[in-house]
Amino acid sequence: MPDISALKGFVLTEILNEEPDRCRLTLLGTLPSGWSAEESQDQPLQAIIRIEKNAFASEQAVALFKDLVHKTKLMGKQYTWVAGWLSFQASDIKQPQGDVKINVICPATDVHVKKYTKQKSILVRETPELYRRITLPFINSFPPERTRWVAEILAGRAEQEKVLYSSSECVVLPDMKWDLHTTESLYLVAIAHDPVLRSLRDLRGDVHLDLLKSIRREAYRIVGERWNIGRGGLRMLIHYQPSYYHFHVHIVNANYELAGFGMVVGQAHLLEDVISLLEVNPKIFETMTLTYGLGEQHGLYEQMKLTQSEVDD
Ligand code: M7G
Repeated sequence: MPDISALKGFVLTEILNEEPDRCRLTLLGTLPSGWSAEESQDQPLQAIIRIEKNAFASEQAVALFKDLVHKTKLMGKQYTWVAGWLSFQASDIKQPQGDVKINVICPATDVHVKKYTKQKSILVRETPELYRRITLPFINSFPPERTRWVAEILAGRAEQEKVLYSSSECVVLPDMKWDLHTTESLYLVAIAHDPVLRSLRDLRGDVHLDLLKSIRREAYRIVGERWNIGRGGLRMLIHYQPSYYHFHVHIVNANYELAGFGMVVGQAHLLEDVISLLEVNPKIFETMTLTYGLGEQHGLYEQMKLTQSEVDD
C-alpha cells in the first residue's frame, strides 16, 4: 500500500490542466520513491495528482472555508484516491465523501501524462481497414502492465471490498471516478473477464450478446437494490477509443451529465444501442466505419490524421 504521508514530498513540475468549471486541477510532478514499495529504485517517481472538489453538502457550508487538514481512505496501488475534508469541523460532521477527492497516479507513464494534458481534438473516421492497419497494432503495443489494475481486480487481489457483483463473465464495482457516496453522480464499471475482448470493435452478436445483456440486467438489479434507481435511471456507455483495452462498460446515473466526462458523442456508445446494432447485424463492429474524437497527444493522432484523405466522402 502506498504511504499517504509521502504526498507531502510531492514536487510540482507542471500544471497539466486547470478545469475551474469542474473544480479540478491536474498536476504533474514527482513523489519520493517511498511512495510505492514495489518500485525499488531511489529515484523520485513521476506522478500525476488530480485534485477535485466533491459536491458540497449544505450542512458543511461554513466549515468549507477552512484549509484541508484531514485525509482518509486509501485505495488501489498505482491508482490511489483519497477523500479529504477542508477542516476538522467538517470531518467531525463525518460527511463520508469528504469535501475533495484526490486522485494519485504513481508511477505515471508518458501515456498517462498525455491523456491528462489539455489538448485540442479532431474527429477521425476509422474504416475497418484503418482499424486493422493502424489501431490494432497500437492496441497490441501496450504492455500488460497498462491493464494490471484490471487483472488485479479480476484475480481478486484488488478492490475486493468494493465488488458489487462477480460472475464467470464479468465483475461490477465502483469506478475510480466516483466518490463512493453521492448517488447523483453514481459511477460504476463492469469489467468483462475475457482478455481477448478489448474494445467495441471486437464485439460480435453471436458471441457477446449474452454478456452485454447480463451486464445491463445486473447493473439495474444492483442499483435498484442499493440505491433505489429504477429502469431508465442509468446511462451505460462503451468508449471508443477507450483508455484501457480490456472490455468494460461505464454505468452512470442517467442524471449525471457532466460535459466532457466521457459522455461526448464521438467517444461514448450507449450499451442499449450497441445491443440493438448487434441484434440487427452480428458483425456490424467488424464492418462499419467508426468516427471518434482524438486529442493531439493521443498515440493514434498523427497516423490517423494523415490517413483521413483515404476515407471516402
Ligand atoms: P476507459 O473508457 O478505458 O477510459 O474507462 P477513460 O478513463 O478515458 O474513461 C476506464 C474506466 O476505468 C474509467 O472510467 C476509469 O475511471 C476507471 N478506472 C481506471 N482505473 C485505473 C481504475 C481503478 O484502478 N479502479 C477502478 N475501480 N476504476 C478504474
